[in-house]
Amino acid sequence: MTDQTLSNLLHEERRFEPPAELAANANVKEEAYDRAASDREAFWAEQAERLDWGQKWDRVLDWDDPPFAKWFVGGTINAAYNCVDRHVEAGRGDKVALHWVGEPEGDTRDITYAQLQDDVCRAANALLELGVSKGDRVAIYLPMIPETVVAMLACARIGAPHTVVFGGFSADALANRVADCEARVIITADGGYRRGAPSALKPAVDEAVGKAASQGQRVEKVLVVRRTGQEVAWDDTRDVWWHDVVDGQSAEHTAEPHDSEHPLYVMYTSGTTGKPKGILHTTGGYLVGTSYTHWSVFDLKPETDVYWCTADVGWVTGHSYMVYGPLANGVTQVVYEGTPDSPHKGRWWEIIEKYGVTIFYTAPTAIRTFMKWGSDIPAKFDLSSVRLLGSVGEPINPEAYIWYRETIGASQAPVVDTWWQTETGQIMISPLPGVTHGKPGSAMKALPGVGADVVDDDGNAVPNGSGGYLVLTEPWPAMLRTLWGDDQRFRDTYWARYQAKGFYFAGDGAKKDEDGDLWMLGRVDDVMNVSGHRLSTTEIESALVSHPRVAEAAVVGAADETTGQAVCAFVILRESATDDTGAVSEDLVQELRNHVAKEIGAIAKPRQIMIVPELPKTRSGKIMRRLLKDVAEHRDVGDVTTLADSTVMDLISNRLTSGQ
Ligand code: 6R9
Repeated sequence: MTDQTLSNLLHEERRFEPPAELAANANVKEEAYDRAASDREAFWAEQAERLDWGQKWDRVLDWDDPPFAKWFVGGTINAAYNCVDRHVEAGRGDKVALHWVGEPEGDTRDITYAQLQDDVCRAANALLELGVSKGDRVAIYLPMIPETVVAMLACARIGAPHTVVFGGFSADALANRVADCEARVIITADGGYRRGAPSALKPAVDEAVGKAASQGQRVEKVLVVRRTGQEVAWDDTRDVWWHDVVDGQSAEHTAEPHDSEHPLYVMYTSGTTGKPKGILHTTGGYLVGTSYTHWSVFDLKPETDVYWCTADVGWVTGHSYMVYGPLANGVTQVVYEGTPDSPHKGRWWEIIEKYGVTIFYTAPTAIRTFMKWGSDIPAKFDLSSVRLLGSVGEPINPEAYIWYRETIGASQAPVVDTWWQTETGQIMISPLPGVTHGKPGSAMKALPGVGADVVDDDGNAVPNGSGGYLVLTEPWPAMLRTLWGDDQRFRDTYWARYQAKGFYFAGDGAKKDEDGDLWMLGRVDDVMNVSGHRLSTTEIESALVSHPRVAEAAVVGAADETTGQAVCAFVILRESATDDTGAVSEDLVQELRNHVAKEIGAIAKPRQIMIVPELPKTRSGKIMRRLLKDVAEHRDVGDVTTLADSTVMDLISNRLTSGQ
């Protein structure tokens, strides 16, 4: 990347020291970096001691046949036992594991570790009775209800790898995943609550079962939780109610330790093209990686903290930092079923106030939405319990970081910007809140025990002040083991590019600042080439959002005869920036174009700025730039099935054709 394109974010000079008290009592101190670097395997072996093993491992890492790693070889461990039973056995059975908050007001359940143990054992017994054996895959298609956590842990307990499919995905998406991992059982619900209304799930399952059958996969049993009470079609030979087969089971079930490398789950993520990739995670290393990073990055004090990760369980963040990491660490956490604006736009802050949440973990897209709604909404609630804030999913632009820190964190709470992927399983690059000072917009550096670098096309490390490709240089415990059923695609996608060096290619652009700290620039496929200059979408988006009237921005490179690609920006304004009719003046569009030119340089000035009411996002909060590119290049909009709200593209098209 050229120096010019890197200069904008490098001009961000605000710095925040760790609060003194947090630093003094931090779980992890500076020395951990050196200790881990001097003997990485010994460091991870030490972290593995935080878990209860059936049999200890003989070898920490087997990397004899890269890129196929084995961690804690010869060890045996049960993930559900570690997440639940051992806390009960240690006398903490009465501690609340989940403060579950349903979307309808007043619909809440507090579930202790002892109750969770009973529920998981009953569900494990029910799965066995339904004919699920160790090694069988189970698909889970559920809303954010306690049974989802119970179902995942029940699968883990009996050694049946789960594949959780986000409840908003289509019947097609579900069918493809069920067929790919050959699941014979699906766990679902009649429906769930979203935006104040019940939304059905079971019809999509019925459809998916048919579609999977036509791909050669027979689904034998569908286990259905009654959540909304809505009418459902029923197949007596196949469908069973959760309350009929789970509730009456014995609450006794002995957890057998599984091999450390026993598959724990498959999580599908979309590639840019082709069928989704089934990321395989196994048991021992994954639990070590997630529990250590949850404890270190969030400076977790399990005795006193109340933790809340807003991610959906259908996303890897929901797996690693709502289920396995936090429960392995025995913390009390909030799980919320619904959307942030139901029934009012202060719902999240109301929940923080009610439960005294101390650690809060969410995504930049949510933060920017709250900025758009206005600071007066969170100001109505007592957020003084919050001591630490986390961000994940996308680069967090400095303006959102500052707003988050000031408005939610009372200008006190450190913000940890955590970079990782479905594939990495665990957080890889992040500040440590008691050690690292915060730079708004930077994920800072690789955690202890993790190797990361920014390299050029040949795999050579770039000097400080330059950009390139993010790579991971050493194997790590929670790393993906392969793509389900496709070792060759696993090699090709992640390892082929830097095979000679043995690096994992993350697919992200990044740069090192003058201190060597890392700034993430988004997927490399989001890098534009305008007149031979490489421009990062993140950087231009960040410049746009730094304008006081902009709430959110997405930038794409659209084909352009002259410049190769041209910068096209889609912008959501803050509510105060439109007049009563929603109209926006041409002057403002010019002002925004000039603002980008001033912030980054004339080369980055958008050819076109389109003011839109919403942006198309996936369920995990990532902007689907591919669709915006279709709009910018005047094509029919492609596949919208993975959008969180499939009507968004209609809203955008209508706004654009009506001339704004
Ligand atoms: C956990 C998760 C992975 C991709 C990743 C990168 C982007 C995630 C980020 C970030 C900048 C961060 N990403 N966290 N970019 N800063 N803190 O999001 O997993 O859904 O697999 O996405 O998300 O581009 O490559 P996943």
